[in-house]
Amino acid sequence: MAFELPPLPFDKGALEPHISAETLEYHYGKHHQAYVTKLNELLGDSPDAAKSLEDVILSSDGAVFNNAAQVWNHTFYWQGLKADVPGPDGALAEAIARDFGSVDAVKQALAQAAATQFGSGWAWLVADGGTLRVTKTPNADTPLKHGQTALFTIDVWEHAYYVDYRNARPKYVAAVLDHLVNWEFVAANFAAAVV
Ligand code: MN3
Repeated sequence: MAFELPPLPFDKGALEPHISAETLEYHYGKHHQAYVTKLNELLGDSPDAAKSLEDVILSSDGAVFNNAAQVWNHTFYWQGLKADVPGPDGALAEAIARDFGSVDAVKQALAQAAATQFGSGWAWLVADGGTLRVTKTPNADTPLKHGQTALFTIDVWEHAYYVDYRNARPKYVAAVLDHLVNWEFVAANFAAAVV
């Protein structure tokens, strides 16, 4: 059974003015779709085509891994974006205070990771054992491959921001961190990771 492009969890205009509908037309409609299409081409009717996406990621390398991980990373990225969600609170807020000191500090760590990822990649908030950490990965690499649980990510490939911010990656990252973090999604991932 072929992998399919999951629907976006919001209307294409829902993230404006921070991420435009035009960006989503390309980023979701072209780039994310292309990873799905390429993954299906690569898997064909091999036994791997019957695996879950996560199992493909864990058991592959090379082009199959790159496309499978990019399918997963983008689906996860969209779920983490929502305008003006308050938070965090509760157990997530306590863990952030314990491991970073404050919400501002975790945002600064994510901004730093995003700014210093050389070339294409991703900045992540992950649960690693019992600890929250900020990491960055190049290209398609993904926390699942490192035994970590992803809680939130920012895509820092140029296609994520060039339409709206041209070369100003830090402005895009600041807009995401200030306006678009879906703390409800982060909290749900955190709750699932710590049980
Ligand atoms: Mn992307």
